[in-house]
Amino acid sequence: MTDCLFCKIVAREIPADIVLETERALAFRDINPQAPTHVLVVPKSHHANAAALAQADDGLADDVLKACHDVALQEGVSESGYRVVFNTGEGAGQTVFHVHAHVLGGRGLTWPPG
Ligand code: IU
Repeated sequence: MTDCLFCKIVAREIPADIVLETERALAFRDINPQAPTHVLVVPKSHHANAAALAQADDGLADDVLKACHDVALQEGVSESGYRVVFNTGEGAGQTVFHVHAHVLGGRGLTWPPG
């Protein structure tokens, strides 16, 4: 999508602190981190939200989830615990409509989230 921020990061048209790349996913640090580890994992192809990703029906959601867990391993938070969040829809706080998983860790995380 031409005016999608995360498509532009995938295309390297906008810089980002990329921490992991796979054939179909990209992971980069959130510019406004909410935890010591706060990485966004996106599919390279454009899907608006988690519901659209789930319906892609070609294993893409699996690839994104695997990339999340590879990020957690790489960041050293897999043992202490981490959270994977897909804000889905404006009512849940989604502001960028290219699906992204937030991988958060490196501090205690309370429940329920705000
Ligand atoms: P949300 O789930 O759609 O609210 O998450 C969007 C995230 O994208 C949010 O945490 C922002 O800090 C982050 N972000 C970014 O990393 N780089 C950007 O250029 C912009 C937003 I705009």
